[in-house]
Amino acid sequence: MEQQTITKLDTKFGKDVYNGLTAIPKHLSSKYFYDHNGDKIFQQIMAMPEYYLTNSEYNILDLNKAHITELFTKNTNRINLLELGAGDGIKTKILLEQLSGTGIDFKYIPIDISQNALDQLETSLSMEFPTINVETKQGTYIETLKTIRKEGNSRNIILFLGSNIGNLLHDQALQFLSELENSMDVDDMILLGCDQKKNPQTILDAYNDPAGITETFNKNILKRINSELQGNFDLDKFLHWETYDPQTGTAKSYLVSKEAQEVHIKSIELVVNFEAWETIHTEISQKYDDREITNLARGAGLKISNAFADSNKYFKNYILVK
Ligand code: AVI
Repeated sequence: MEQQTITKLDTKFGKDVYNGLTAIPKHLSSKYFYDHNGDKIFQQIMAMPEYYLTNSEYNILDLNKAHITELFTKNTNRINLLELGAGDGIKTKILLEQLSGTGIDFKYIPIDISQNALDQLETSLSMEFPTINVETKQGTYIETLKTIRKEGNSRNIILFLGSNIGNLLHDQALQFLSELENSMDVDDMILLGCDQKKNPQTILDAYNDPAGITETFNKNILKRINSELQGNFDLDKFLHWETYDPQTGTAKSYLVSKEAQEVHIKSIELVVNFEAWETIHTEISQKYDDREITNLARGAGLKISNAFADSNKYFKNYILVK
């Protein structure tokens, strides 16, 4: 008999959904939260009072912008600011404004998988900072980084803000930092934003808002499966559930099936059976302390040269060098 091809299994999304929902226990990757709708929900999350991460990092950069840009520009007269996953760039604009004032020759290179996000950022930058040299690059982080050639003796500074590193498992974070290290010359730097261990309740509140915005964000992955893979998930039959382990610093998001149910995902020819209260693990948001970042950096061949915290010590920005 001729083998039928399931075309959607040819896409990474289809394949990952198939593998994640046939695994025990079930899981889906948080990277799939971010389509056009997910990007908009994440903007709302960043504006929530409970989601302290964005404000904390904004305050760190604003308070320390002179010191940070002095470190960026020390012993060089030309820099490239390469930002991995720039989003709306609100925090980065603090550094761009400060750098503009120094008169140093610099180029801002935001890298993002979403061309739409890059186009929006480029438009807002051209209005707010018309004289800044901006070159957007669409693609995955490491692959795109490898394509960037340095001009003359410029220094590359890699910005990885927003605790995006926290969405990687430990081994993935180590591998990712090692690949960044591999792309760096001795004089280059990383500015890394990391959420810190703190009162567990503060962390749980940030991922469990009463308005249900985080719940909608978490369920956006099911919405995407419905629209892109012809699924029939009933979103009301799932709970958003957050846990935080203060020992490991790991916050985890789940979708919990409220009842036994069968879900069909037509494009990948999959029938998924859920027991009542069975889970789909969707996201990890790792919280760190200095010791863990020191070890992570060391494992990747890097070291911390400077660390900046907000007044609550909720969040830290580390400068990592070779
Ligand atoms: C993008 N990332 C760092 C966010 C976080 O805090 O893990 C995503 C997020 N998930 C729920 N709320 C925000």
